[in-house]
Amino acid sequence: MSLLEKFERYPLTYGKTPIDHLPRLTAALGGKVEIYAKREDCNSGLAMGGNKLRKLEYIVPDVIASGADTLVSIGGVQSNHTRMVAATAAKIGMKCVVVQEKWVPHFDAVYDRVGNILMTRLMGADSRLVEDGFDIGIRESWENAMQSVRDAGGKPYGIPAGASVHKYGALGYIGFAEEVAEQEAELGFKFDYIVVCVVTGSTQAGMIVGFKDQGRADRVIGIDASGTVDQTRAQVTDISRKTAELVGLGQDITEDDIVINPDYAYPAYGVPSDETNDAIRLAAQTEAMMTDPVYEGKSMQGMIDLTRKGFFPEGSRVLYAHLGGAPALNGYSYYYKDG
Ligand code: 5PA
Repeated sequence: MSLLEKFERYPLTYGKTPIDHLPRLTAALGGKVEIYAKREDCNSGLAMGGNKLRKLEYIVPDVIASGADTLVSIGGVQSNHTRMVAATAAKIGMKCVVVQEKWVPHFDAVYDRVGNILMTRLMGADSRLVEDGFDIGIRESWENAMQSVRDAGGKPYGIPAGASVHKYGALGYIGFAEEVAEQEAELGFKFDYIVVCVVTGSTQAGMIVGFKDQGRADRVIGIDASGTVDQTRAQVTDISRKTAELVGLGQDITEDDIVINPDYAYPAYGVPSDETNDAIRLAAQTEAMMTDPVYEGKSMQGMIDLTRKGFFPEGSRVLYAHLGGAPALNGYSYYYKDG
């Protein structure tokens, strides 16, 4: 039985996301571990989709019930999350204010003009650029944006960074875990590991709760891209425990259930290392699979490095959760001018 039965879901995605086998990437990594990807990046027709829509599907019913008229959220200048909140607002006919902070020390002439922020603006959101630096917590700038909507006579509904610290924020990725189990039954085999990028935490937290129900939470390997791993780990712990309680999991989430590798977030959140860029190139050149320098490039780098180091036993099947994010590539064009 699904842990999600009692929760209302407002559909924003196409449904089950495909699982692709990646034979050329598998071969490039030595062929001893089979690599697959679950394509959360192809989950919707709304503004190029991505992981936030699975989360927002369980938040929108609460938005509608609240009687709000404006979604308010927060992220960096090239936030995928704020793009997805803007898309959701457009789709359900609401206004949207998004605060975009200077989370990334990256200076590209068009960084605040292209990719995610371009689409956010096109969808009619009021995108407000502020100077504050990176922090996954609740911010004053977000509170100020909420107040500005009230001052103008509107009714805001606040969605925190990455939709993570929201009581329903992790439900969507419980759905992911249940979907993987269904797809494994169709495929006739099980995945040994799931690799996922983690920053604000509710994606991995939802997976932990969903896979805990299947007895394998510790097979979810979080690859930190925040560079502030203690805060991210604390947030994943808190969200997974609260979500387990909310859905009536009937088991405690232990420290061993939460696996987060901090080794690939360098040099900083939002800044790719040479190894990140090599990972992005390898996925692109073997499988035409686009990953970005902020999130998925780092989890790709982690999966590649862990595979090469022999972390996954020979014969393992590894499922890379591709959470989206490719629009940000446009803000980093200089790195890739020669491919
Ligand atoms: C993001 C997040 P969590 O924040 O749920 O841990 O997910 C990490 C993640 N991959 C992984 C992609 C493509 C992401 O966009 N993005 C944030 C954003 O503002 O876009 C919340 C940080």
